[in-house]
Amino acid sequence: MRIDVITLFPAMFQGPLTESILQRARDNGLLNIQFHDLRTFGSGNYKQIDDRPYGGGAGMLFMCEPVVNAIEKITEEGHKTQDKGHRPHRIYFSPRGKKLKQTGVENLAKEDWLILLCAHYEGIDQRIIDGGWIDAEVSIGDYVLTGGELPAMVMIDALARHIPGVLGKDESAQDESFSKSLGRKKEYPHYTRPEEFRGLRVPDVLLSGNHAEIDKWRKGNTR
Ligand code: 4FV
Repeated sequence: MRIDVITLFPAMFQGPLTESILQRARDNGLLNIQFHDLRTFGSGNYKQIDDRPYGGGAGMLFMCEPVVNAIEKITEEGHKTQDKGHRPHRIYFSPRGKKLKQTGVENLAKEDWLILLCAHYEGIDQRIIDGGWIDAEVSIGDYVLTGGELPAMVMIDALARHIPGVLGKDESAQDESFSKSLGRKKEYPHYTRPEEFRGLRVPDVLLSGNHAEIDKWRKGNTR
C-alpha cells in the first residue's frame, strides 16, 4: 500500500512509524509511506498556507490553493509509478468526520493508495471538501487535537495490521477485539506465566488444556 501524508510537521511521524512492526512493513515494501510538507506548496514569498476565517473567529485555516495543489501534484506524481486507473482514496481528519471503527479500518486496508491530509489550527477551507478533493472526512474520537498527525498515525497503525504479511506468524489480527470472528465484540482477558502472581491465580480452565472449555470460557468473557 502507498500512503502519501500531507502535513506541516513531517518530523512528528518519526518514532511511531519508524519502529517495530510498521518499520518492518516499510522495509519489506508492504507499506510505502511518503511525507509531503504542505509549506512547499505555499503561495508567495512567505509560502503562505493559512489565513484568517471569513466571518471572524479565532485561529487560522488551511487555504484551498496550497492543499489542492498538493493533492493534485501528489496524484500526478503517483501516476508516474502507478497506472492512471489508480485513484488515491483521499482522507481528511477532523472531529466533524465519520468515526473510525475496526470495520472502516479493514475496508481501508484493502485500498492500495491513500492520501492523508493532516490539518492544524482551526482546520481547512470547507471548499476543499465540497469541491471534491477529499473522499472521506474521518474522526478518531470526540475530542479536539492540535493537528491531524496523530489521527493519521493511529489510522496507519490500525490498517497496517490488516495488510497481508505485516503481522508475523505469532501476531494475529484474528480473534481480537472488534474482529469479525469475535462478532465485533471486545475480546476476552488474557493471562501468561506465572500461574500465580502475589496470590492472583490464572483461571483454572485456561490451565486445563480442555480447549472446548477454554473456548466456552473465552466466549463467555467476550463483551
Ligand atoms: C481530529 C479528531 C482533530 C481539529 C482541528 C486538528 C484537529 C485541527 N481529527 N479526529 N478528533 N483534529 O481533533 O480526527 O485541524
